[in-house]
Amino acid sequence: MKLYYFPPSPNSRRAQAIALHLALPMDFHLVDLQKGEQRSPDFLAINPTGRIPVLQVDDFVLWESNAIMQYLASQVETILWPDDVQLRADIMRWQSWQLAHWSKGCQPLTYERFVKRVLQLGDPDPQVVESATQVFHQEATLLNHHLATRTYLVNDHLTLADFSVASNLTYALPAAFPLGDYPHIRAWYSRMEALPAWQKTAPG
Ligand SMILES: N[C@@H](CCC(=O)N[C@@H](CS)C(=O)NCC(=O)O)C(=O)O
Repeated sequence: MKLYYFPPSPNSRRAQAIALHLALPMDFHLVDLQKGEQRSPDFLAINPTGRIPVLQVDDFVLWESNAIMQYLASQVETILWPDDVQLRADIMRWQSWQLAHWSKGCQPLTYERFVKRVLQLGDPDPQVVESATQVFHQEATLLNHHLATRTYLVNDHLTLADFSVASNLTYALPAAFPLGDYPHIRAWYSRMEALPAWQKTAPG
């Protein structure tokens, strides 16, 4: 199995972390987004969307990180992706929420307050920051409430859902995410940070 990835990317991180957590045999293939390698004809032939991560298993090519995570976790017996229809649906619910809502607050904050600074792309756009902050608070309130009575998002056990939702907090510190009012998110994220696979995939 081959995973096309780019270590600084939170989207890439969640797939990479699952491969490491499950100790799956994997050939990690770097696609340097800063050099534009995702737009090379070779890469576009694998993924016409021009995005990482991508998983390749012989002729089978899969893009979209959450689908990749589910595929990887299906290769072994693991409580990360339990063999129970309702638990799987619950995990997919949080993975869907992460893509549709959580990332809508987290990604713009990461870009405006961290990526732009690192790549010297100018100052954060105050309007983008303001609307992303509003979305962030709305979704963080929900997440914090959910975690108030749970150790992990689903089944009170570590699952794919935790990796998906946590990946958007990769740059919470340098991008100054407003997490002050959300102690349960902070406590849960500390548990994620204690995982060897999370530590190994932390951007340098
Ligand atoms: N929904 C996709 C998002 C993938 C994505 O946006 N990847 C970014 C890296 S963070 C990318 O490859 N961007 C390249 C580009 O836009 O040129 C997933 O979860 O896999």
